[in-house]
Amino acid sequence: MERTTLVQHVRQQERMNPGATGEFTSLMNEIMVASKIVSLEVNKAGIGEDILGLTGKINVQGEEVQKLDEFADMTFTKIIGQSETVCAITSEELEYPVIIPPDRNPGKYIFMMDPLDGSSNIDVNVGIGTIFSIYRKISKGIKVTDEDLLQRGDQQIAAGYVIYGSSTMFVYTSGKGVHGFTLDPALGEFFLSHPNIKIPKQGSTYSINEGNTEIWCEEQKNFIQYLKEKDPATNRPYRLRYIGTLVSDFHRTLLKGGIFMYPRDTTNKNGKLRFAFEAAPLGFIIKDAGGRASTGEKNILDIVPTEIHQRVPLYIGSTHDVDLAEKYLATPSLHVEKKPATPLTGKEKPATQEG
Ligand code: AHM
Ligand code: MG
Repeated sequence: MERTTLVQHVRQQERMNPGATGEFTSLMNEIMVASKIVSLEVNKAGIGEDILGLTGKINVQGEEVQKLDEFADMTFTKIIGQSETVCAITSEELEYPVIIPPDRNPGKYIFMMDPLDGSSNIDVNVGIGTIFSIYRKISKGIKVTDEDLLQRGDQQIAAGYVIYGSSTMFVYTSGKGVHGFTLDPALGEFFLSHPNIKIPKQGSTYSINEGNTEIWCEEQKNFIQYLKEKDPATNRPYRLRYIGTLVSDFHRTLLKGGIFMYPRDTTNKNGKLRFAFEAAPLGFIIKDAGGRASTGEKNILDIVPTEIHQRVPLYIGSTHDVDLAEKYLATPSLHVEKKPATPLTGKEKPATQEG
């Protein structure tokens, strides 16, 4: 059976671009190499060298840095930094951008990444991932400026993610469809397994950290209440699935439909997720797959960030579901009838276990 490798696929796509120089294909190739190294390290975490646990450092986000976070950040930064395809790299783990000096042949692209998303799941063998985004340098001259580093979301050239899960998958779009590749561990090669992914217009799953209910606004609470009510005509109740790794929650949402949310709350005024490293790249991917990404008020891809580490509320997934979330957030009067809970008497039948 003939199988398409990731490199062949990227090259085929670049050929459709008149005037392409091959620099984009080289960059994608380097991203793939770095992701294979990280995948290998994630797979052997827990055996041999001690790679699990904390480094003892705190990153720019105020979060504890895991050893694998640091490993992934260093691997991507080093390999992409030496590729002669980028002039700057920004990372969720690094306070300041890495600027490639003129004597090291900087390329025309800007690379942004969350090198290891889902840090809280590293030590417990639950899927984690890398998210990346590519922009073109737009300012004149050799200096990299804020104009280059703070571009509108829809200026992305390409975006993608890698999931280190039950298998390692590489999913990307350069604006010509979202394509997924699965790593064949025996050959060490990514093969096309999910061509032209499209998200269903409506799903039946919602994904959110519901432990935060008390710190949400009433409109957000109403929306979740609505999704939980029984009404087969509108596909309800929705199922709840929450892994706590954005890449994994997003991947499920992309393939099956539904909505992932990380709203603003009283402690995180702008939500938790970062625009450049999480919301914008996944927003670029979902759009090409026929879905939507919103802050709850406006399209994620319409945002021009003012800081590299800016956070945004995120509602992402099936068009119908994101539209509905926006409607609920904008309408305080969309109140849901809450049935009063039946008080427990203490004489309830204990649940039986089946199967
Ligand atoms: P990270 O990039 O440091 O791992 O943090 C982002 C993660 C996302 O992967 C996930 O969606 C979210 O944080 C989970 O947050 P919470 O634990 O508040 O539910
Ligand atoms: Mg993350």
